[in-house]
Amino acid sequence: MMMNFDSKVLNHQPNQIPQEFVWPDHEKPSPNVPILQVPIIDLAGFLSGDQLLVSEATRLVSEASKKHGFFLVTNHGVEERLLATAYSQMDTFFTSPTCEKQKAQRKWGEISGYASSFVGRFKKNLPWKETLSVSFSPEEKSENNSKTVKDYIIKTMGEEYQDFGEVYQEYTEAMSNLSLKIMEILGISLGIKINHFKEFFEDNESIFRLNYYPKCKQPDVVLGTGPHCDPTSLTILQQDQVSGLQVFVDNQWQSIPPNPQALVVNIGDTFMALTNGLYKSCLHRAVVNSDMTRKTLAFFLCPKLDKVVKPPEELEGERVYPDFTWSMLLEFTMKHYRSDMNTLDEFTNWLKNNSSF
Ligand SMILES: *[C@@H]1O[C@H](CO)[C@@H](O)[C@H](O)[C@H]1NC(C)=O
Ligand SMILES: *[C@@H]1O[C@H](CO)[C@@H](O)[C@H](O)[C@H]1NC(C)=O
Ligand SMILES: *[C@@H]1O[C@H](CO)[C@@H](O)[C@H](O)[C@H]1NC(C)=O
Ligand SMILES: *[C@@H]1O[C@H](CO)[C@@H](O)[C@H](O)[C@H]1NC(C)=O
Ligand SMILES: O=C(O)CCC(=O)C(=O)O
Repeated sequence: MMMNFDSKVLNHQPNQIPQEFVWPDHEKPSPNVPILQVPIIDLAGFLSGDQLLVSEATRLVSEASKKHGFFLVTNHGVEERLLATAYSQMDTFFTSPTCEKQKAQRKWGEISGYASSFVGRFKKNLPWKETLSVSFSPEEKSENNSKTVKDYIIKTMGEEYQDFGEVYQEYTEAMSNLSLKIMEILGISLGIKINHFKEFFEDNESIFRLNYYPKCKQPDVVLGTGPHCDPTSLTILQQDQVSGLQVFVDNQWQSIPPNPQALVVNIGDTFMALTNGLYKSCLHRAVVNSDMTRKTLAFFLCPKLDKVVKPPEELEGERVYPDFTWSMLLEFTMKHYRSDMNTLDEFTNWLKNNSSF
């Protein structure tokens, strides 16, 4: 089967796009979806320590997290310059020839690398996109420092990618810093010990991903990113001016339109388990369009691989999910299960069936 995703070739074939990219009717994008109401959190206000602003921010975060887990942050402190450069640098990689991009080809079961159509893991309902993912560990652990984004890029793509690597190194560090501040709001909103999440995520091994959605001549039958919940803990998404992000709330798809001042934040499955199911990880997807390429940048905060995911005592009550490590859930979603709104429940069953863990 043809597995090289080259949208120029696919769009210029005389007929329809290949069947592998066509989604079943009930999953095809609907033309006019309502706009999802998501609160805008003024991070500077929260960090100012002003009691009114702090309680307003935590109230909004708590409300949104209990309902669907999506909110926006403004005054987030990430420099405009960095956001703009990280966005524009994406073309350096994605507009280069396929063989060049394949230098970073992601292999089955690996986190980092270039992928189109999920490296052939799935044979239908393929996403109309290309991605470059890099695992990120802020600690410079090994003597060769090979865990940084920059070194991964240079190692796979070559010295010409020095600047490119540096931009995304700085970007992931900025997002990692920001995730800590968002964790503070989440912690306060849950009424748990002030340092709990800071300690939990101290040696985080997060994931950074560039999503490149080429234009498509049949946008009404494809999806850029299929419906899924993030298995990770917290996602920070930089959207561009081309809309496309949709969230499934109140039994219908609703959009989160671009807002140039804001980053989109959402809760993932691991954080849902950490809150004993109180804060929701919600199904979302991305649609594409016929006249513009859409580009997004996503930072997925994850704990260290062997960290045991269990709620703090304040939230324990009756346990909804068993203890697990992030590495088990990661393996489950990479090798056994395509993430969707049932991931955590299916994972729980799988854990019970494989109790040798
Ligand atoms: C560092 O790189 C050298 C040479 O490539 C290699 O021999 C060594 O094992 C590496 N050390 C670590 C900790 O990865
Ligand atoms: C991240 O935070 C650290 C510690 O506060 C700071 O030294 C560093 O400059 C920050 N990095 C970015 C890219 O904002
Ligand atoms: C992730 O780890 C880095 C380095 O240890 C730290 O600076 C950052 O604050 C951590 N993030 C969170 C959310 O704890
Ligand atoms: C777990 O085992 C039961 C009974 O053998 C089976 O019906 C179910 O499909 C299994 N679930 C998973 C997630 O493997
Ligand atoms: O690009 C988007 O808007 C969503 C991307 C996404 O959900 C993902 O990368 O997991």
